[in-house]
Amino acid sequence: MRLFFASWPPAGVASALSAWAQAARRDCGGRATRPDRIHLTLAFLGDADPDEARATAAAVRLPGCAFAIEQARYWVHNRIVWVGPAETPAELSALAEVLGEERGFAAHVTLLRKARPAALPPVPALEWPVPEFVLVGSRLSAEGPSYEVLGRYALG
Ligand code: 2AM
Repeated sequence: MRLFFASWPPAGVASALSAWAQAARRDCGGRATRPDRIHLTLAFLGDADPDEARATAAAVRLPGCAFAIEQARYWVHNRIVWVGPAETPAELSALAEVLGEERGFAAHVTLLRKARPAALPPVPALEWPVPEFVLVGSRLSAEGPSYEVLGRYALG
């Protein structure tokens, strides 16, 4: 099981982003993230020890924050279409760092995989609150990854 820390959006934000992904898919093709799986990864830990991850999470003393969905982009290197803030907010970078993200953290929400580059529709103006974060276990199966929430942690 691979572990990651993430922020899940409120249902209204997830459904608005899912509708946007369906619109973008008309030109970009690929596979849209299911609305219930739309998330912002804060730190990808991979094949890590769940107890260590829980201890790291429980020690976090940082305030809640929020970010705005302000842009949509295509990344050629992994063929994803994502949306996110124009600049990664400092509060999110600080959270990603204490949670163990080792690569440079770039706040992005993957909405299409295996997509091709094309003009993207304008993004809806959305505010994504981050009052808490979750520890998630991801298992790969023939039907794709399945996620299990292993812990939920409130921010201050
Ligand atoms: P992505 O959306 O950019 O693919 C669960 O797999 C989450 O962890 C995804 O949101 C994924 O980001 C992220 N992630 C980061 N690094 C990863 C890696 N090396 N392998 C798989 N997922 C990774």
